[in-house]
Amino acid sequence: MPVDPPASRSLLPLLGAGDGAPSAPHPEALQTGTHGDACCAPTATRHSGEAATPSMPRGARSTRGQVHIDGGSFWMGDSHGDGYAADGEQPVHAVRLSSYFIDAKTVTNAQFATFVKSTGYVTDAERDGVSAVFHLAVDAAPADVLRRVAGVPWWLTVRGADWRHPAGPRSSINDLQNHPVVHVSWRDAQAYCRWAGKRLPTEAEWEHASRGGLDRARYPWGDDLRPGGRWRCNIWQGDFPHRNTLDDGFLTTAPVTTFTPNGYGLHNTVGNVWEWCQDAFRSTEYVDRAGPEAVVDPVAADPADVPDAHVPRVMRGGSYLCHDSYCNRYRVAARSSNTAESSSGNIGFRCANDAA
Ligand SMILES: [Ca+2]
Ligand SMILES: [Ca+2]
Ligand SMILES: [Cu+2]
Repeated sequence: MPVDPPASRSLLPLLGAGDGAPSAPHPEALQTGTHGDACCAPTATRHSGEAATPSMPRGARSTRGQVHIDGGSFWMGDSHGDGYAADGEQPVHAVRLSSYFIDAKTVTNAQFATFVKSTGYVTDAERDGVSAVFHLAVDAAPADVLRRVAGVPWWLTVRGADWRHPAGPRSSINDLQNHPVVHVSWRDAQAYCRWAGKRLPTEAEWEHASRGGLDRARYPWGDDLRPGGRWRCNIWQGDFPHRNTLDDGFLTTAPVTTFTPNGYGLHNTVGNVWEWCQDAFRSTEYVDRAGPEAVVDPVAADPADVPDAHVPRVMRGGSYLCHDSYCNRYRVAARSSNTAESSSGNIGFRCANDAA
C-alpha cells in the first residue's frame, strides 16, 4: 500500500543529488545517487560512525554454496549500445581472470541471521535507524515514513526499516527466509564476507560469472529478454513506479533460487536485487583500462582522498525495480554504484573466493 508521508515531514528540506556534505541538515537524510535517473537505489548520508568491519574476525575460508569458475578471458562491457554513457559500460575490452569461486545465489535472510546471531553485528541501517523502502512496499506507521527521497519520490525514508524489517517496522522476514537479505550496506557485506571466510566478487568476476559462458550476450541466457515469452528474471512490468502487473510474479524480492540458473549455475544475477562488488566505482574505468592487451584480474581501488563510508562502490545486475522504459540496468554489462554506507530494500550481495 502506498503511504504518504505526513505533511509536516514532507516539508523538510530535501537534499540535492551528489550532496554528501557533512553539513547535511538531517542525520537520516537520503538523497539520490550519482545517477539522477536511477530507479536504482538512493544514497544515504549517515552519521552513525565507523563501520564494525575492521574488527570483524575473519572466518576460516569456505566455499560452501559456491561454484568454481575456470579462469579465462572474456569481453567485458556493453557490446549492444544499450547502456547509459554516464555509467561507463564501454568500451568493450578483453579481461583475463584467474580461476575463482562465486556463490550460486545471493546471501539470504536466513544466512544473514546466522551471521548476526553468531557475531552480534549491527548493520549501518540499524545503527542509523532508517533505510529506503520502495513506496508500494512500505509497511510502517505513517509517523515512521519520514520523507520521499529527492528526485526519486518512489523511495521513502522509513524509520525502522532494516534487514529484519525490509518493508518497515511492521514487516518481518518470517516468511522471507530464502529471500535475499536487503538493507545491507557495502560495509555490512564486507563484514559478512569476513565472518564467512569469503570475499565480495570483483566487478570483472561478477560480470564474467553472470555471463555464464556466453560471449557478449545481453542477458545471462542470451539476447532476448523473454525467450519463448517467459520471464527469466525478476524486474518491473507495467508502468513504473505506480502500477506493476506482476507478470514475473514478484513486486519486490523473489526467493534466491527463483528462475532457471545461467550456464554456470548462478541464479538471479540480473534482476531481483542489486549486488555489491568489491570495486570502487569510476565511470571512466573501462576507458582507462582498455588497450591492446587483456587486462588481468582488474579491481578498481578506493580513491585515497575520500572517507571510506562515502566511496562509491560498484553494484551490478539491477533489481526488481528495473524497467526497460526507465533504467534498463538488468543487463549483464550494466553498472551502477552507491556509497559504502548506503542501504535500501533492493540491494543485497553474493560472495566470492579465490580459487585457492
Ligand atoms: Ca517483478
Ligand atoms: Ca541480482
Ligand atoms: Cu534500475
